[in-house]
Amino acid sequence: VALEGDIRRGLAQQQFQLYYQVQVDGRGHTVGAEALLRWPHPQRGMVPPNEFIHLAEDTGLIIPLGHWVLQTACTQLRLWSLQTHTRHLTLAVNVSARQFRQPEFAESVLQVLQDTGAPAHLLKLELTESLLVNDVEDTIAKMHALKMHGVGFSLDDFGTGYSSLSYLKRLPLEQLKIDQSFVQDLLSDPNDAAIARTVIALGHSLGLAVIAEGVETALHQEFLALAGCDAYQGYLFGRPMPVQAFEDGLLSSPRAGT
Ligand code: G
Ligand code: G
Ligand code: MN
Ligand code: NA
Repeated sequence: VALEGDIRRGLAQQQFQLYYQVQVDGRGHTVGAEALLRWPHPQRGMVPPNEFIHLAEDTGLIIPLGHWVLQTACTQLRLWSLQTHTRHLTLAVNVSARQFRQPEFAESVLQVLQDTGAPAHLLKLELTESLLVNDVEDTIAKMHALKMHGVGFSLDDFGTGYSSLSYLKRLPLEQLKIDQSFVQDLLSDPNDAAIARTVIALGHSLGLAVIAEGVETALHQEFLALAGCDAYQGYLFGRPMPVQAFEDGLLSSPRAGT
C-alpha cells in the first residue's frame, strides 16, 4: 500500500504531530489532556488517525510511531511539570494493543520517562478492551510493572469492546473512559443513558474514576454529572489542538494561575 511507505517517510521526516485535548473535573477545572496523533500529510492534507492507525498496526509501524508519540508526549509532560500553571496536568497517551504486546513495552515506557524526565505519576496510558481478550496475565504483569513507578491506566472506549468483568476487577486501572458513542445520544436514547449510568456505577463500585468523552453540550455534562461522572472531555471544553493553542486556552480557564 502506498500509505505504508508514506508512514515510514512521515516518521523519518517528522511529519507527525501531537494535538492536545483538555480534560476537566466536575468543577470545570482543567486536570489534564489527552495527546492525539495528527498527520498533516504534504500531499494528502490532514490524514485522520482512523485512516492510518490500523495500517500502522498491521505493518508493525505502530511500534516506531507509538514510540515517537510516547517520547513526544513525555517531553511535553516534562515541560508542563516545570511551569506553575501547568504542573498539575496529567497527560493521557493512547497505546495500541500491538504496541502494548511488545515484550519490552514496560521497559521502553520507563526508559522514555527516564530520558525525558517526565513525572511518571502524571502519565496515564489509555488501553483498549482488546487487551483484555487474550493474555490477561501478561497485561496485568506489564501494568503492575509500570504502576509501581506511578504510571496510571485508563480503559478507553469502554463499553464498545468485550471486557469481561472478572478481568476488569483484576486490572490495576485507575479510570474508565465512557465511549463517546454512548454520550452522543444520551439525551434522546434511553439505552445510551442507561449504559452511561451503568458504566459510571460499575466504575465506582470497582473503585475507579470515570471520565466521559465526546461531551459536546452542557446538557450532556449535566446528565453525566447527575449520574456521578468524575471528569469530562469533549468539544464543549475544547477540541484537540496544537500545544501552543492548548496552553493559550489554559490561561483563560478557571484554573489559570493557581
Ligand atoms: O483524535 P481522533 O478522534 O481523530 O482519533 C481517532 C482514533 O485514533 C481514536 O480512537 C484514538 O484513540 C486513536 N488515536 C489517536 N492518537 C493515537 C495515538 O497516538 N496512538 C494510538 N494507538 N491511537 C491513537
Ligand atoms: O482515543 P479515543 O478513541 O477516545 O479518541 C477520541 C476521539 O474523539 C478523538 O479522535 C477526538 O478528536 C474525538 N473527539 C474528542 N472530543 C469529541 C467530541 O466532543 N465529539 C466528537 N464527535 N468527537 C470528539
Ligand atoms: Mn483515547
Ligand atoms: Na475513545
